[in-house]
Amino acid sequence: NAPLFIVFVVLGKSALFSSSYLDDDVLCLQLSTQDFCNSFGAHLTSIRGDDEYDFIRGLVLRATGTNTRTWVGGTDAAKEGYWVWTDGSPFTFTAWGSGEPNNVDGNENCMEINLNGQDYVNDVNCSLKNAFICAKDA
Ligand SMILES: [Ca+2]
Ligand SMILES: [Ca+2]
Repeated sequence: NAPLFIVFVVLGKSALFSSSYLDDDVLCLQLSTQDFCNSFGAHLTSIRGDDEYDFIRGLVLRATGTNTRTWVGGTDAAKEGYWVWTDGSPFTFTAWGSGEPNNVDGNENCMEINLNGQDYVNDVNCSLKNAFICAKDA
């Protein structure tokens, strides 16, 4: 079954994948994008192939009017360099931007698309604020 995608054009949410935020009383009051998706029985979307990547970029373009930087569900927060999808599907994605993922400052553990409005997938600091897409299997 094709996944159901939900685009949230509520811009400006940090991914906050890191479990450490649970130790922070202040940040604990914020809803991480992943938790937000989970509240719908969904996850930040995975990208299961080129067609789905193109589809997701098209959704963002239609929803926001431009190629907005957007979180997807890839993370290597648990083990550096070992990328997983938060929905548990196999991570076969390879179409990163040139030189990515580069883990700048040892602190880029979340995955975004559309860096600089381009066809460019990047690892970036999870505290950045982006749009995001939830998806659930129909
Ligand atoms: Ca990393
Ligand atoms: Ca990067």
